Amino acid sequence: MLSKQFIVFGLALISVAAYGHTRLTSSLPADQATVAAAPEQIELVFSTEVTLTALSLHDANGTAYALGAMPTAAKRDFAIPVPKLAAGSYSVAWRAVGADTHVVSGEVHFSVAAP
Ligand SMILES: [Cu+2]
Repeated sequence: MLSKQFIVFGLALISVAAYGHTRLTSSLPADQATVAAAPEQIELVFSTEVTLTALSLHDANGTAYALGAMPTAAKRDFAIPVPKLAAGSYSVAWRAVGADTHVVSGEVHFSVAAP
């Protein structure tokens, strides 16, 4: 017979599964930031180890910028070199698989100020 404590414990586990998945905790440039100098790399920091499965960089016109090879190792911190960026607005779209196998994705928007 299931004890009341066992049921409560089970519900707690379901809560962790629902709310505990991986998220992007910070980035450089930060989301919505305007930076004075064009970044040489984009850093993404996640709450758990992830495997990056997609990454792209676009400017405000939708033009895609080539990025280097996608890191294959599961990590929490990624530093992705980017080509020289002119002043303007950019978005970084990422997709990753977290340790719990859930797919997570998001975008980081930043601007490079005119000199
Ligand atoms: Cu999850």
